[in-house]
Amino acid sequence: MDGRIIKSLSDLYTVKTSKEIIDCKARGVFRNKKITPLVGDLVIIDENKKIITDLKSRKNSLVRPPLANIDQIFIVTSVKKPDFSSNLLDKMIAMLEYNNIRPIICFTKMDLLSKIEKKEIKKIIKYYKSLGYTVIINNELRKIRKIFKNKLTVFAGQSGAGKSTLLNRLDKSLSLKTGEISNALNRGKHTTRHVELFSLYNGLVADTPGFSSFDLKDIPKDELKKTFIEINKYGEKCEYKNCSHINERECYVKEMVKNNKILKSRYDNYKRFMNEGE
Ligand SMILES: Nc1nc2c(ncn2[C@@H]2O[C@H](COP(=O)(O)OP(=O)(O)O)[C@@H](O)[C@H]2O)c(=O)[nH]1
Ligand SMILES: [Mg+2]
Ligand SMILES: [Zn+2]
Repeated sequence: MDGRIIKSLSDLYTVKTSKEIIDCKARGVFRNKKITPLVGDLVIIDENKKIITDLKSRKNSLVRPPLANIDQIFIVTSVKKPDFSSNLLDKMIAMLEYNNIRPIICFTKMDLLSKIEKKEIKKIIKYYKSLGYTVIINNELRKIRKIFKNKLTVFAGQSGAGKSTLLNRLDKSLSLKTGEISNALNRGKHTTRHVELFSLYNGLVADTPGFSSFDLKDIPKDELKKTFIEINKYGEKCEYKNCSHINERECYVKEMVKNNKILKSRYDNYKRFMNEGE
């Protein structure tokens, strides 16, 4: 019978089928082949013996958090407490573009902004929308509810950004723990071992502690370059075919930055990632 792994705890896998939720062991053959089933994996199980007999090929997979077959990542981005970080957002987008996973950008804590700050953020929202990304504010619950159907969605973002708060608002029965974070101490702390999928509006969702451990250094530079979709597109008009858009004197991308067609912070992050990979 077909199913999907929604939870794993040491060697026990919880599999959701169209009929039931059932705890299974993986067949020895996986261990011999050095394949570890992942949460999100589509599997075939023998429901009587309670074993996973087969693993379907993956569309994609991530190491941290350990997940397979992700359809989209809901990037929860606070604009205050913690402050908006274009660096983190662009890093995440680059990573997702590279892995062919759709980013959905959700801004939180707009209520904490002054009028002037709000204007600034709205410009940023408009810019990311113009790139073709879905951008949502965390109070647009009606819009948010519609995005989960038949998808595996991962909630990601900095600790304290408001992931659990939003999930609780979407489904009161989740009662996820929320709270202020005490700052730097909590950063980089990961409890990725217990990634678990739960059902939400006809889809599956994972609440993860974030992706701060992923590394853009693992992405080859010519691939990384393509993950900035607008820079890549404008770059076609550069004089040099292999223009890096950094050191060349004549560069269409640089011109577009000057003319405010490319957001300055995007370009700065592009340069930073290309130079240092972070
Ligand atoms: N003012 C304001 N506070 C928020 C908002 N969303 C979440 N919070 C608060 O931010 C803190 C961290 O939220 P939490 O959901 O635990 O963040 P998580 O670490 O991403 O799961 C909590 O105290 C929430 O009450 C929002 O839209 N506005
Ligand atoms: Mg949380
Ligand atoms: Zn160029």
